[in-house]
Amino acid sequence: MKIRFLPRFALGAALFLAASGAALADRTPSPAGAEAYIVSPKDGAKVKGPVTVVFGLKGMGIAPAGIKFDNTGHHHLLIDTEVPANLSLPLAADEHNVHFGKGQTETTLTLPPGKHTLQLLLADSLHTPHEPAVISKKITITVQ
Ligand SMILES: [Cu+2]
Repeated sequence: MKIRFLPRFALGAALFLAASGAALADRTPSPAGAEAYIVSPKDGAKVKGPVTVVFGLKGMGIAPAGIKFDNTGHHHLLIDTEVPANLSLPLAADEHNVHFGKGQTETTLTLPPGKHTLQLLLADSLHTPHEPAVISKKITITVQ
């Protein structure tokens, strides 16, 4: 493509349209009744570290990140943080928002002693939550 012959403003406009189009794209639908839940530990549990967290999912399947397939997604574990206000954006990836893009269904965490919250959020092949979002109950555990 000989884009070097395009006026600079035209290329800028095309990039802007591509970016805004992506932002306006519909979120991936989740089926009715889909549910994410934390199998263990139980809400209110007092545990010794390291903590193994087992993820549960009903009504949908797991697919690795980057694999687009109906009614699937991959888990994200929100640690000591809230569900993002804007669910139309890909989820952050940091120590509070951990992606399981290989399709993992459990993890082991080393958390400092004290209270911690854990919550699962499923997201699509591009790490954006489904519509409606598939979010587990938030649990609180105490690491001794
Ligand atoms: Cu992800």
